[in-house]
Amino acid sequence: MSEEVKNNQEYGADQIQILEGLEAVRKRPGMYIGSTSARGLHHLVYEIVDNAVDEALAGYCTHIEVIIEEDNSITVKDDGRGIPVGMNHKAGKSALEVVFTVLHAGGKFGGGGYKVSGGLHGVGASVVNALSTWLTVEVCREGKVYSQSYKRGHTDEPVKEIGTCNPEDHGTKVHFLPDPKIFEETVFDYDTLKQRLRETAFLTKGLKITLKDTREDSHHNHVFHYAGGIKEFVQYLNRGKEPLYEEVIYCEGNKENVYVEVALQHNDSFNDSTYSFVNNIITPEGGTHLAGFRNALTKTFNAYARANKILKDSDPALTGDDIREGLTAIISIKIEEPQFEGQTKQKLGNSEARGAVDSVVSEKLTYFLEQNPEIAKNICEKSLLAQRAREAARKARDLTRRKSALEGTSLPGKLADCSDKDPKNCEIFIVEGDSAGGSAKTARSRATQAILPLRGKILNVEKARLDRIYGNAEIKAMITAFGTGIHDDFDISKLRYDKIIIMTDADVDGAHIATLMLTFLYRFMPELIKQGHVYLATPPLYKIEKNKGVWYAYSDEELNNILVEIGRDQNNKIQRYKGLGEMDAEQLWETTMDPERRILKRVEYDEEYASEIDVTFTTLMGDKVEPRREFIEANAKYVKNLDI
Ligand code: 1YM
Repeated sequence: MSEEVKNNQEYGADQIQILEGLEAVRKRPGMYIGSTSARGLHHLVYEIVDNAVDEALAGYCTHIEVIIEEDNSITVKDDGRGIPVGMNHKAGKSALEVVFTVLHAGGKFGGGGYKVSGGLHGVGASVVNALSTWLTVEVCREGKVYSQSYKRGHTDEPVKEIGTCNPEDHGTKVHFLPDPKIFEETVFDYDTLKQRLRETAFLTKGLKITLKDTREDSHHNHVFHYAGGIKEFVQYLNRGKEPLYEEVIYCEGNKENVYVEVALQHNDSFNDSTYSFVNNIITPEGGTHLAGFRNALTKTFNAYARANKILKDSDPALTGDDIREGLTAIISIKIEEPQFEGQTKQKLGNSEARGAVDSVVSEKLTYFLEQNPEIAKNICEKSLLAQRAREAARKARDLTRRKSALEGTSLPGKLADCSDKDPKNCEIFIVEGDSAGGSAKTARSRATQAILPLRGKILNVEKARLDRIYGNAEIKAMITAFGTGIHDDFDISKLRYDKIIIMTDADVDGAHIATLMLTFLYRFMPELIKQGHVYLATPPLYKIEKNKGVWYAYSDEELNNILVEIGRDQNNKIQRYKGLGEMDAEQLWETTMDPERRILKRVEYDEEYASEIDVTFTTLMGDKVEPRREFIEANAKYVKNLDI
């Protein structure tokens, strides 16, 4: 029985309170900000920033500053008009107070323009206020500075004039501390804010966003300011790749009250990295705007290729997949009343968006191709190569399918499968190397644990074309073992194991192999990661023996703790594990495989940060050395235990 129903029975029907105003937000925070985990915590910042971004889109704000203060409170400052402080007669209080204390007030009563506020769609400042221990807002307007403070959403003092400012200055400053009674996590992560704010800056051409961390031991700061907007976003996404041509193709236009912006550039990879946004909010499941874009792209390139005899009359048309091979694209539209559909409300439903994007892209792209025949030819030829490779891959796949039809559902020879046939109970360990694979086969619990040893490094799918990928023995083994198929054939209901556990050595090579496997899963079976089926095993780094006791440590910190606990004696025997191969079957079971004792790390995929995850994979696995070196240097602090 739910908590709420229980309470109602206890108090009786008469006592049922109608949840009012901000109390409702504190009672059900998840309904307003999604969750009270780290994700929800960071959403508070985006809600406030989004109000400032709206002010930028209205043309009044050029700079937004975000500061993580020493006590993990947040300051957001803009140079917009300043929230109006005058009396709102309908509410009987200052407009400023209404914005922060009345649910759904938002910027709606300004009227005009787009109400963009991202996050959970514009519930805004009052929600942040309700979920903060305290919040203070300062407004600078017409030479005066006004301020008001609140505690847990309740007004602490009336709006008051606290000083003067230069009459030319104007803006709004919000300072708040998230309430630890609400949030499970109250420490802000710099990189999480950095990624989102960078994306916001790309999507809002010309807007400068600065981020500063003033906490002890973490003095970072970044400035994001892109005159080229989404054109620069595409360049950023292609940073680790080799672009096919220099210029980013850009289409912009206004149709049926939809403002459309599209930027695209092909690179020499084989993936489609297209991201779509509506009012600055990412739409991970696409929708009508994405459909309009795809239609325009396929139509325009086929028409060009036919007209210019790159495709002969007898040749089959290029498919959308052919044209989108190696494409990086951003579709960003602004629309007055977005409707979101689908289970997770992440898919745009407005039908006018389809036509608007289709028409703007068709028109602008046709013109661009006519003006740039070199680039046009280049893209058409890459698409033709993709068409041929896809044909070869289809043949290879059909061959494998036919073979498996003849030989029955032939599981890979190296797979030691489990006996339980209910996937919910089953897990598969993908193990680096035949020798560790051998120990794992001895160690495992046969009923529920399957072992698939892979020999050496698997193919880097970031650098290989489909036909080669389908032909690779290690990859084929994984695909057949999982049972789901890949790409268009992918069917998660056929997954044979609930957990896919990558088990590699705890050293640099092991980390590299794990990354190669994750790259494959991310590019070919992303749903497995999104739905939480992919895990990393954590083998111990040390074995400590004293008298008859044995301890395992999974980090240097843990080793120290154990040594403090048992005493640092001469006779302590400390063994540093170099790899899985050094453990016998029993040790491997005890430390890494036994569901009762092991540590598993689930691989997370937050769609909100999809474009950044994409960049990380290309940076780590792509051709270019320089971006990779920069990335590793920038992230070196996270890899303390590198064993080089
Ligand atoms: C650091 C957060 O909230 N800036 C901000 C908010 C508003 C305005 C300017 C604003 C809007 C309008 C007119 C309008 C808001 N005003 C309202 C409301 N930064 C931040 N900057 N004048 C100023 O929309 O017409 C809500 S948000 F409702 F009071 F107009």
